[in-house]
Amino acid sequence: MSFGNDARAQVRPGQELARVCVSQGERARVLLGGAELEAVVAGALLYAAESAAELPVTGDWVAVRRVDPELVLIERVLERRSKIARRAPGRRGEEQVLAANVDVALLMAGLDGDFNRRRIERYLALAREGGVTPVVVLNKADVAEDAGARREEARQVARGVEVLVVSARTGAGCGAVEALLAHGVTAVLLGSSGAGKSTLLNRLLGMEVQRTGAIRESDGRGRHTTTHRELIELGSGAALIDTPGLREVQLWASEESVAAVFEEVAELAGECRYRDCSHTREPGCAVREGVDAARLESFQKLRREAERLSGELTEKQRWRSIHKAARQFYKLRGR
Ligand SMILES: Nc1nc2c(ncn2[C@@H]2O[C@H](COP(=O)(O)OP(=O)(O)O)[C@@H](O)[C@H]2O)c(=O)[nH]1
Ligand SMILES: [Mg+2]
Ligand SMILES: [Zn+2]
Repeated sequence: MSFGNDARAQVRPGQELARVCVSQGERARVLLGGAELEAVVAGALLYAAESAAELPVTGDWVAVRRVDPELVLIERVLERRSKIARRAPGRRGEEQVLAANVDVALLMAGLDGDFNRRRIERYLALAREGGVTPVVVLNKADVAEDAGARREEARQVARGVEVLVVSARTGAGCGAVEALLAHGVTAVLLGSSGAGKSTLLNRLLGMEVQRTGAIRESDGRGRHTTTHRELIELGSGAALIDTPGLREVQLWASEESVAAVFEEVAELAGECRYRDCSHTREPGCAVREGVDAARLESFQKLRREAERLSGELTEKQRWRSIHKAARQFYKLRGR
């Protein structure tokens, strides 16, 4: 695992640079000098955090201070250079960062009926938003009858994105995944529960570290039944982040990120008869003509979700400034 010089510059005397391998709100475990240590978030950091998204998550580089040989205090979360985040379930305008400082997102789907184009589009939007390179990994090739057709479908929805067909069970095709995981690269495994994320991780590691199969995992809110690690270092010097299967992947992306995933829509829109065509019922719509109906529907849905999210964020920002102004007012009056 490596980090830039700017990361080092953010570390103060008495602090050391560590990487979070699993987080649970105010507690975490970090990798530091080859060891895995218990960590707690410093009170000042907790107090200053405006939202849960500012607390350490798996993949974060953190400035820590040693409290005793087994325990460190996390004093600072270094600026994230990329991330995969979703909208926190049931919370307005609240971000939940699933993994920080990630280069590659392996979007996994099982070829045993789990493959879903709409889910891939959603993940692509998250990756785009977070500055992460997506790669689609279609798993369970050993039991798939239609791997070729599924690969074609994936290529259609994930334009310009690498699509790999593998079997984590037999190892077929896994070399192509391995090739992505060079020294210093951090990758995250994303996909539904049962897609084979943990099986692939174990294969890449050549060891059974991650439990697979029937184990019920948390939904990513930090409630882990087992105290498993999420970030694992591979022999190559890459880091791989396993995530629990998410039941819900609510969008955390701007309208621009969504539009980028559906770039053919923007390309065709130039040919619509009306400049402000909404591609719903206008005559002479090149988009409705040229884009598959289900894909277009998916685009409209994600765009609405992004719009709603940006509305929520604006509202939040407004309340933040109102609270700030109120604090300043009382401070002045108190003099
Ligand atoms: N046939 C087949 N089964 C697989 C493959 N990869 C994983 N599985 C099985 O799928 C189930 C779920 O795998 P797991 O790695 O726990 O999925 P996760 O929830 O994404 O971590 C387990 O029973 C695995 O043995 C594969 O390539 N082929
Ligand atoms: Mg798993
Ligand atoms: Zn149109």
